[in-house]
Amino acid sequence: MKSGAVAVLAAASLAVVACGTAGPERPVSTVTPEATATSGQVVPPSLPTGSFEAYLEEMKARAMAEGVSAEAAQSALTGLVPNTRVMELDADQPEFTRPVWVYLANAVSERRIADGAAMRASWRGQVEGAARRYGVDPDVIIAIWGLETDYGGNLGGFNVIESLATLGWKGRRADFWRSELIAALKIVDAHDISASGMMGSWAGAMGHTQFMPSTFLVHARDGNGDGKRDIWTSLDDVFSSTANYLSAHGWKTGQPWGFEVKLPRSFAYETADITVERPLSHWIAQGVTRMNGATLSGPGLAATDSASILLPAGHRGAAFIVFNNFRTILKYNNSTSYGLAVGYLSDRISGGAAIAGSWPVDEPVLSIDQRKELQRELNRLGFPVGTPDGVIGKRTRAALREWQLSVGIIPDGYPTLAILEQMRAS
Ligand SMILES: [Ca+2]
Repeated sequence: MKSGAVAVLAAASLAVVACGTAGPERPVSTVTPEATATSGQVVPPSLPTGSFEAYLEEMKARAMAEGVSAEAAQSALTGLVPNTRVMELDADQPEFTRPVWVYLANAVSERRIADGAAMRASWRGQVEGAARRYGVDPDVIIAIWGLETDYGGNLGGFNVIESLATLGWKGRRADFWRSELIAALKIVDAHDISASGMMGSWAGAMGHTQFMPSTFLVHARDGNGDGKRDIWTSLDDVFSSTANYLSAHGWKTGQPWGFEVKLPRSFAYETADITVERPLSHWIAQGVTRMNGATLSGPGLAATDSASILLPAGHRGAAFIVFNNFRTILKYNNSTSYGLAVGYLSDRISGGAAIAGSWPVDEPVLSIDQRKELQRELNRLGFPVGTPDGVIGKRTRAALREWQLSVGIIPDGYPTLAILEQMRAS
């Protein structure tokens, strides 16, 4: 995962293509796909007033009240000092997002596809065993591994106890970090890993597929039967834990995540949104087809299966149909870009075709300030979106579509500079 420019709130706060339902708590990972190409200024965190030592004592008491042994709480927390780099990273406010085609080109590069295929072959028995046990797709497990840590190449260089203790002291959303710190102490107390061996991202995501401690407690599995859940050094445990997470979040065995589609000329663009779910038969009746013109039906799919159409870069970009399993991938990281990257990488690893549609690469990406301006314009023009925050979520997309319909342009809900200029002039 990217560490430098990534703020944990970025996924929730930045997304041209995010679902708009993303909360700040990322259930598993802290990878932020819409993370910035250019990151904003690092605002120095304000110096905390309460003493770190007093806070650690408070956390020891809370941990013990929640059943952590005194020994584990003492040894993990005694002598810690706050990590200033973690505080800086938490304060880093990204300014621009990357367009989805740039994100996908990086996330699903030729190198990552080739590495994924090689890893898939090297660990075939283990990953297929885990996938079979939990009824999920082995290629998707490999793809999540590739997206999260580049197949274990970047597990993150932070001690998770230290990071979480720092963030819980004076980070934004201290309560969230404190709960994760207690969860981390429970993991240490269960002897799955030592406190010093608990390495991860600056924001506490751990191991090869970047589980947060609270996720680990519920979903990590001992794949190799040695009595420990070790997502740092045992790939059996990594694959089993990831497969179990997907299974627990509703993966439908044998069903595709989705695929690229061709839309008919007459397509009702206002229905292309993750929030609009229709049976597969509806999209077939609308004239949506596979890229080669064939029917959307296929192995693992029934006419009644619920599906959405996604246009991650608006009507000028590639279109996708996504099914239940795409929504399960979003439980890993609630960003449509991330979901597409995982699905697409899993396809490419197993020999699937490259995306055939084009992207509007000439389209400048709106800055946060421009997005806020666009939201102010929507409010001014009578399409209320609430307080402008620069987040193009569900409500902003819906209002934008209404405005697009009112002026007779394609209602794809995708904000562009041309749209902003048209609004300014109206
Ligand atoms: Ca194990």
